[in-house]
Amino acid sequence: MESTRNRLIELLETSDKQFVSGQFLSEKLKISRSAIWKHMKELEKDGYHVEGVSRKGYRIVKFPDKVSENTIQWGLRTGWLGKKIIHKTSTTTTQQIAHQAAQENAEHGTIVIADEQTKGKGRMNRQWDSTKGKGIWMSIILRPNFLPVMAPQLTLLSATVLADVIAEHTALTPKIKWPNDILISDQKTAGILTEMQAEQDQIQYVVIGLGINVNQITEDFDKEIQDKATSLHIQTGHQWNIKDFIQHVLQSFENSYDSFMQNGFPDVKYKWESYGYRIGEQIKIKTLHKEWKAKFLGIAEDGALLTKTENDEIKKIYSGEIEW
Ligand code: BT5
Repeated sequence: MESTRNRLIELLETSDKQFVSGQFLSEKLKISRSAIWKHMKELEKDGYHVEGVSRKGYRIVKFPDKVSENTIQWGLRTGWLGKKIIHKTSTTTTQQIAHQAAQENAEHGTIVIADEQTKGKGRMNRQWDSTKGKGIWMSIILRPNFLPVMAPQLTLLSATVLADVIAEHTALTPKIKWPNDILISDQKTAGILTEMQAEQDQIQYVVIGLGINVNQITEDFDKEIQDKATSLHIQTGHQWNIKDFIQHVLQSFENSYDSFMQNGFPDVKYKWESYGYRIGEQIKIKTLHKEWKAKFLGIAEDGALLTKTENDEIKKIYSGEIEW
């Protein structure tokens, strides 16, 4: 039943708003025309608007707002990103599903998305708070043909994509805190987790995890992070359409990734710095064993954090946290 429904949606979807005849659908799905009609009524109950015109057939005029493989793909104008979508209503973490799919040869551009994560992951085993239906919890599988040392550049690229989408579709002014936090009014609204499987000089695959707080209210966040986390809704008072936002992210991600593959990192660096949080200021850098002060100069040509130490030495930092 479910698979016939999905096939039916697929057939209507590929017709791209043109009418598809009942005869054609009934032949393709090997069910009667009255069974087709019953399926259409069920689709309406699920929030689809289906138009049926005698002698012309059926077409979908509006997909429901809820997130599913079909609704994300409907109207998505990407060339390779999101052609395969794995959607879960609830899962532990989309990263794990993405790793599993990648190991089973999922293609470049496959995405895994969930309405809710029960064990959302941040970096270094930190938790990522992923309230059901209120944010975008998505992992993108990429198979880039470059050296593993370049993978961190994808984190910076992803941050510029999220900042671009927020800046373009809301009236907000996002900032990027090195390396992966998207801040609005100094509070975190999105985070990125890049993981990869690689040999010494070859990437097998990269999984980019994107977490974007969209419609949460303050009380949706864990108590401990309520003062430092925010959402697009908290910042604007507007209820955002999550499915539309996912499409914007995918479209913008594909454009930026393609241009990065063609032109290299300089454009990403330039854009990152245009959103960069507190560039030019004194920062505190923390790694696992050390902590020191330096001036934050920007991003180096290879994506590292560029700093000037207190003895005027220029130093690149590849991992760690920064504070003020
Ligand atoms: C990150 O880690 O910011 C990476 C977040 C990546 C989440 C995505 S969602 C899809 C995919 N599947 C996953 O399981 N993960 C990825 P990090 O820089 O380590 O930040 C984690 C810290 O941010 C936590 O220790 C909290 O202090 C804070 N935090 C947790 N949840 C948050 C939220 N929803 N909004 C803002 N801050 C949050």
